[in-house]
Amino acid sequence: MSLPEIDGEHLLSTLAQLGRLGGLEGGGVCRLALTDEDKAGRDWVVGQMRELGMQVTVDGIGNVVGLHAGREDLPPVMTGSHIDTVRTGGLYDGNYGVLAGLEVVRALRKAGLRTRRPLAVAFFTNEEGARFAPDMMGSLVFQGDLALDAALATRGIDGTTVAENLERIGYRGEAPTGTATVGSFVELHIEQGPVLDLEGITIGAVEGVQGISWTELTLAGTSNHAGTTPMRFRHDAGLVAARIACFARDLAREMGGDQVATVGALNLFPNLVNVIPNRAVFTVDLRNTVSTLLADAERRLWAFADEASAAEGVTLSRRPLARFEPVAFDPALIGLVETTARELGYSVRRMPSGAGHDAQILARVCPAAMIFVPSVAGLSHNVREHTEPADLIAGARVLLHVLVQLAEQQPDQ
Ligand code: HGY
Ligand code: MN
Ligand code: MN
Repeated sequence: MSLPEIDGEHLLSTLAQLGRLGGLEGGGVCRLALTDEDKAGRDWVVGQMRELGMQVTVDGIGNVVGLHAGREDLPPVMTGSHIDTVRTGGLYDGNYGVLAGLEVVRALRKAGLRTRRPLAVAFFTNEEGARFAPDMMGSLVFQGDLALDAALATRGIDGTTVAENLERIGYRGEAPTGTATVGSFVELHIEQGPVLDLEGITIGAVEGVQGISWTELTLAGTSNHAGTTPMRFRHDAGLVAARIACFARDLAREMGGDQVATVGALNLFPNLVNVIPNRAVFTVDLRNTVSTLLADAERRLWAFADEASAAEGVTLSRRPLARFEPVAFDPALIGLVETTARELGYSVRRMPSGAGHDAQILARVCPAAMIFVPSVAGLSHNVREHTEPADLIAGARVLLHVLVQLAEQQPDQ
């Protein structure tokens, strides 16, 4: 089958259009999961799917799947990603994989081509996990490892539940969850790190995703007067939070390798200039490509946190928010991404993913892999996130060829 070209201009224009929904003054996007901005983005992408004649389904957690029928009624080859963003989001994180998937369908449709297997393009609810933990919530429910009821009951950082918000934006769908059969899943995504950009390589054939550990820590101390309380009488929750954050950074530096540690959210109470904080609520994000090292990092950090809390006479409680073991993608699919990129004339290298992705969840139920394109200066979760148009188009071309090869494969291949 000779394949049509991706309409690069159209891809760039849809990225810009979607980026205006939840667009920020001066650039960037804030489309937190299940907000009105997310609804606007969802409605717009569903409109694009319908314009392409796709059959659109919405499941109980709001995952949206557009289906481009195949010549045969077989489990689809699926692509896609997410369209929810963090508060300082860019145009491409997640959005690019969804819109490039639609561009593949658009090119095939224009050429009057129908692949043997159906092609599905999905966007999963709440991949970021920034408002409602865990991340990859939608794909976990889609694949069956997170019960729909538990996900719906999840309360976010603003105290409202997933169910309330899904209903408010009209995306608590009817399609069942945890039952879909997917033939294979390939996610196209920006790297969100510096490797491809630094090495001047166009395509990443992603071998897997590193382990992720998210925890919320709550420290309870004693509020007291900042001026009259001698240092030796203090039980300062803010101090202990700061010491844990510094220890996390030093621990990651000392462990080296792929170990990273981040205290991303930190709230002090009563958060006033002249009151010793009696409460600190903050998050720790630990990641490593090696499972045992990630467990080591957790063990050492919690030991320090316990010791620092006891020394200051504050109490510590921990609430796990997310925990994912490292995932290895399907070797045959990784090879297909690599050879396809080479055949199309692109430089390519194998690499791990530092960020979490829906593909790591789909990998539990079908062969899965990812295609990366460079992030300029490795910036992401930053309004200045950028990928060069030529690289965006290159990734979409590789996606088209990989999806069609998978969709034309005989069942026993
Ligand atoms: O946190 C992550 O790795 C992803 O952006 N959800
Ligand atoms: Mn993403
Ligand atoms: Mn992200």
